[in-house]
Amino acid sequence: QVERIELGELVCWRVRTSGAELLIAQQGAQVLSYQRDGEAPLIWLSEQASYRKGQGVRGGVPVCWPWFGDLQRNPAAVQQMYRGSDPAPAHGLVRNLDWQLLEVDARADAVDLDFAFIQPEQGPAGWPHNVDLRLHIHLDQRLHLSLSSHNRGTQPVSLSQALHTYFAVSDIHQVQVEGLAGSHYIETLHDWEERTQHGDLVFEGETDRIYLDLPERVSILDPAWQRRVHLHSSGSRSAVVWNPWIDKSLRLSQFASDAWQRMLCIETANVLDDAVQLAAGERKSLAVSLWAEPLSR
Ligand code: TA6
Repeated sequence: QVERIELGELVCWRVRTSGAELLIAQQGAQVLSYQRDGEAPLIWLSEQASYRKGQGVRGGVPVCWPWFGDLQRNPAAVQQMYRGSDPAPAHGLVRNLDWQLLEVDARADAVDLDFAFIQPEQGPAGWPHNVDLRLHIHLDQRLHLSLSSHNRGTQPVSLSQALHTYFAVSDIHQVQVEGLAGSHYIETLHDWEERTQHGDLVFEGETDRIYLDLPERVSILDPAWQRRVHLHSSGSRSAVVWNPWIDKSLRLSQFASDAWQRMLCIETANVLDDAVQLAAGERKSLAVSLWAEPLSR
């Protein structure tokens, strides 16, 4: 059901239920792969992935916390909160650090795993002290991820975050994302202009957009694999849609030159106006459920 394995330098957990296999790295509590028996994988993992301590693994579901992306591109309250962080890496502080596996509850057709990030007492400057971070993973017919932050301190905490999910697709030229129509988005590749999405999103080049005011469900229509992959989120109204396309791919680590054709990131997030403020004692969760449905014949 749940087996501890080592990949390179990393401790990983292989989870099997009656119909699916899930692989998670303890470092960063990073889901690495998820596949249901007899189906194409839902989550993409680079063929060039390397498993090194302190280094992100390319693919899966990196946890971006306590800020998303470039700290300097975050709301002032988030920048202010972590201004002391040195270094201040892209996507925050915890995706390359060790988490703890607190609890496993494995049944034949469902598994629950609870990962916790226990902050170092003498964490580097800028840590959001007294915030408990948990990733709860529930696998049944779907994969459910819930990232919860509990402010155990006496001061309010601001943060931005994302579950940076890399989806496997048959061919980026052929898929489209449904459910975005009418939403506003920030076009980070054109001076962070705010625009409105008309119709479904198709991919014709590098795409790196922050969608705002999203509905709970968006889907990836993948005709070649005869399926729709659904994302149902809660605690989030924003998501980042990213494909590096050709040129940016060449600048990415652990990324084969043609890999851009087979992956698509839709990152369930709390960013920009959707960033999180935790009052003293408050707990909030960012959650997403992922599953695929065959296209009706
Ligand atoms: O989520 C989109 C993004 O911010 C892209 O701009 C790209 O930087 C991607 O994340 C991957 O970032 P990483 O630090 O994991 O290589």
